[in-house]
Amino acid sequence: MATKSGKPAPKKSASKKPASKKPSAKTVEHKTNAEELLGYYREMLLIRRFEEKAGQLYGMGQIAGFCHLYIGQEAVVIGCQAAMEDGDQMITGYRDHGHMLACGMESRGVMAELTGREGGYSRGKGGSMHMFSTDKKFYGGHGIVGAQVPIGAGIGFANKYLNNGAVSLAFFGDGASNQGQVYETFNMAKLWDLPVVFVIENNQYAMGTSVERSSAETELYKRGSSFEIDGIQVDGMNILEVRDAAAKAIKHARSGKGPMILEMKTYRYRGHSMSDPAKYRSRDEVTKTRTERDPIDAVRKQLLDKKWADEDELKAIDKEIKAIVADAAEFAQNSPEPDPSELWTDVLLEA
Ligand SMILES: Cc1ncc(C[n+]2csc(CCOP(=O)(O)OP(=O)(O)O)c2C)c(N)n1
Ligand SMILES: [Mg+2]
Repeated sequence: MATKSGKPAPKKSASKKPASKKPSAKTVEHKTNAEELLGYYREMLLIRRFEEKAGQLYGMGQIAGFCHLYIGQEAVVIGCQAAMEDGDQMITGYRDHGHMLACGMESRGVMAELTGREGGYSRGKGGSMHMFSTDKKFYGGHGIVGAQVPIGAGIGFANKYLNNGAVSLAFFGDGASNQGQVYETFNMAKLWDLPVVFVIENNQYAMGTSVERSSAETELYKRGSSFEIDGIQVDGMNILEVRDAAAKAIKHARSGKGPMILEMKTYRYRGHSMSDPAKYRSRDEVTKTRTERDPIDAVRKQLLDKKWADEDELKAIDKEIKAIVADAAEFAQNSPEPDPSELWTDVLLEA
């Protein structure tokens, strides 16, 4: 291109930023130890068993309305949580029970919200998609696809404004990643170098639509390239890989360098919601992922191989987790229905 003076325009220098990247093919060693890995095992198992129980209660008619289970995706949230520090925040969409448990919210309160009872986090008025705990730094629970992304960046803005050193993690799906509001958010988050990490949980489907059918660019970690936001593609079924990638992105955001994108390649085993017959994929596809890539089985195998636990210890953990979930289910079924006067609470802020 020529300039007004007729001289050739200087070549634009290539960006110095490292390009977004896929993990290299060579195996990277992710450090861990017995105590840590047993902890991840326990936390992932809690989500798995909790969700299985929620599915059962739904089948029994104890839970009504929308209910989106997180089974299969456990390593994403537990890996991210392991990399977060006290004060960091989390926000997500409607597939949110795992995120709540990962943040340390009580399984009793979450389950009782699912059954619409007084003992629930929103006193039975919110249900599956609408629970919050600012105490535990969990900002919902949002039913509108993608709505949590600008809110997550807003939390990052508040962190920067208050100079509190915290990083906000905004989780959203592959389907949500095609939304306009996501790109407006990317632009502003980078423009202001907000301390936010965008975690795309690419479970391959948005309701019944596969990523291949909906997305011109299926490598979702590249989606920030127009905004100078680096991305990493991560095996979302490998807890240690998730944790280490999250640690890198969080460090980057906390140091003032702005947002990063993590594309977690994961899979949901159940239908989109409880009412999904899942006709858009084969049973074989689900079975293959369950048997070959299950994040909990992988950790279990690692614990046994390294002799960090034996079958009996793992059985004892399973029993302990089942007891926590059974207790939550009992609490959720026995907690009373909310009083009708609750219709008027938490609706408008009294002046
Ligand atoms: C703005 C908006 N559009 C459509 C819907 C209906 N809807 C609910 S979930 C969903 C699919 C989203 O898929 P994805 O982002 O991949 O998340 P996943 O369910 O896989 O976790 C759609 C279209 C909605 N809730 N909000
Ligand atoms: Mg999806």
